[in-house]
Amino acid sequence: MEPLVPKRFKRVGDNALHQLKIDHLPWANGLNSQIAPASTFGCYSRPASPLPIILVQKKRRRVLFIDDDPTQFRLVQELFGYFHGERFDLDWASWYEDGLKRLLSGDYCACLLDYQLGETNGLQLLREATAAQCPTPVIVLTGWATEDVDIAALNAGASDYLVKSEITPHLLERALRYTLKLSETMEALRSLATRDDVTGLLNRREMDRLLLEEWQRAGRFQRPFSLVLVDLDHFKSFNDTYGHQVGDAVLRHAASLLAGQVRAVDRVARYGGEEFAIIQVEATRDEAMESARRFCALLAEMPCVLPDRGLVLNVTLSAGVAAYPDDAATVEDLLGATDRALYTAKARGRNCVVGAHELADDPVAG
Ligand code: GH3
Ligand code: MG
Ligand code: MG
Repeated sequence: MEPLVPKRFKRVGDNALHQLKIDHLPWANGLNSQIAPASTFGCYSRPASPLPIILVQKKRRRVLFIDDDPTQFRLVQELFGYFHGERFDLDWASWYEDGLKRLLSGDYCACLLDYQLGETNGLQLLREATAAQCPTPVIVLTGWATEDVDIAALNAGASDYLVKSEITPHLLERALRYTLKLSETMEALRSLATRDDVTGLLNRREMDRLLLEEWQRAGRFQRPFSLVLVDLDHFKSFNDTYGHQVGDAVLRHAASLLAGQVRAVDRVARYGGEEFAIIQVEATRDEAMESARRFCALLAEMPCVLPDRGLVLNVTLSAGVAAYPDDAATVEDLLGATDRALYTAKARGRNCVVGAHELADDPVAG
């Protein structure tokens, strides 16, 4: 018999997207955010059902409070108890390093930060978080209502500031609500600016920015990293035979496969029409060659299945690989070397991987 399900639970079926690293595919976020480990929320399933049914309870969002004064924490905690709308869990960090670490953890939907943090300055902490591209919105709490403090807080990256003596439950709740809404809007804009809308992967502009950033990081710490450029083979024939919608589905199929195969620290982008770029952090050329061969073999093994159209499409890719520091002295050289390796893979007959180190001996590339 089917178990009774409390109203606050939603039912969702298992989904293959659960396996993907969804930070690479934001279009999967809506689905994945509803899927939680059974151990967290309890798992109820009918014995006859082939799919486990997972019940998800909406978790309270967490707000971080950074202040060295325990009395202030208790006061704010009490104010939270009077909220009429969404309820939040409030966590407390009482010192600079702990506050910064937790703020950068991504575990919080918002942060309340004291302007004066013991001997140190809350704004300095905020500047550090902003420099680290922390997306969590921060509301600064101050003892003084002056324009200087207001402007200094906004310049440091605060989304709002409140004067402690004026705070009421209503004012705090409204400030949090506005800050969270603004942060969602900013996130949507960030996504529009950095993501490709067909596949949900990073777009070329963001990839170029990250590539330069990784180049500089690798240079500073003397660490390797690799770049893989992937191009789908004879992709135009999918468009020509079945139309652009099927072509788009093939792109998403390849994007899912690549995103699901890389580590969380790696970056995957749609770099052009049917081209993808992958930054493999801390990977030597040999390691990146191995990964690229795996992408190549897996895609060849996993056809793009479109049941609505009754299609099972075999898709293959060619890839070029180059590594820092072995194959290039500048970012442009690295891109050029990877591109030439990819071109050579095409010339060798497609559905294969070529490393930049092979080019010197290759008559086609030479
Ligand atoms: P090769 O094996 O040499 O790479 O051949 P190919 O057919 O994959 O390469 P070609 O450069 O000839 O064709 C790429 C095609 O990709 C042409 C273009 O119309 C198509 N394309 C580019 N962007 C998109 C897109 O967003 N959606 C779809 N469906 N097609 C696209
Ligand atoms: Mg192609
Ligand atoms: Mg191409």
